[in-house]
Amino acid sequence: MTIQLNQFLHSRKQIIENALPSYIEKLQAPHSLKAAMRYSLEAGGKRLRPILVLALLHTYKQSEDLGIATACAVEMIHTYSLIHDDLPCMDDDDLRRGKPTNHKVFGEALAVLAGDGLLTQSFSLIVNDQLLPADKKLRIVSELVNAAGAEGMVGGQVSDMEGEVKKLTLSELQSIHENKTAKLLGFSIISGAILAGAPEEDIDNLRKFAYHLGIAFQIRDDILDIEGNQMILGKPVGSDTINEKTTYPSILTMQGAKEKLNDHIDFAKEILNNLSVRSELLYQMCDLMANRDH
Ligand code: GRG
Repeated sequence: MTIQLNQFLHSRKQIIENALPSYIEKLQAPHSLKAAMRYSLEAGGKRLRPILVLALLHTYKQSEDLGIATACAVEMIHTYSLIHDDLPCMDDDDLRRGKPTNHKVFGEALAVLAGDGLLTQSFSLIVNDQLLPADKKLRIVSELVNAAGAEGMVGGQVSDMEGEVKKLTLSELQSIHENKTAKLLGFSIISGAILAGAPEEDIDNLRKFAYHLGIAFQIRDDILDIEGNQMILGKPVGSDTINEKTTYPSILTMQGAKEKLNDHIDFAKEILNNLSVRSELLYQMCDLMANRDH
């Protein structure tokens, strides 16, 4: 039986949002730190990364319980990156997910530490997951390090920062977004497939799928910064233009960026045809990435 995308998104978002606070509450840590960590974790967001972990388990007809801890771990890493990205020393943003940014509420020092806490704690969720065998934990932790660390999101953020002062080529921009955005989304897909016991050939294909989906996600982000609605996005629009950032629309024009987005979505969908399982849900998630309004 196929599940409707909206029903899947809604129900799994709920599961993740119920689970996330429990990982913070049980920590023996200062109340202020736990409050700052919970504030951003509970500030909303689409929960796409954790939902992707569960979507892979669903696709391979495995229990989604196997993915809850890993799904929460990736959301913690994503949330830490947003807290740090919003700091005055980085993007200096006041609003995130429709609410004042972490440092606006808790001050800069606690915001940095809340991010550090979420980053470090995320690994403990995977390592202490009673449902997973040791070899899978190790493989997933290694994937997470590659996706989120210096060779992934953190490195991508540095290249992005350094690229702000010059005009980038399309391939430089592509490489920044592969590291900064696509690899963490890719982690969700790959970890879900590992947890589900997917064949290695599928995992190779899913890595390519994740690349195209991640770049498509970022192109949509660039488009929304121009055409999006601030109320729906929960953050100001137009910042890329004000900061003269190189984006897909700035290099390719808006029409060209939309075509590029569709190309990546088409590539992603084509790859799905090579999997050993039917994957309607992943097809539908491609369309979600292409058309999302926040
Ligand atoms: C500070 C190490 C460090 C990294 C920051 C994620 C990131 C890297 C920066 C955020 C700025 C940005 C616009 C990134 C590109 C796209 C992106 C990751 C958007 C936010 O993700 P969504 O749309 O957010 O999934 P929600 O709020 O729905 O979770």
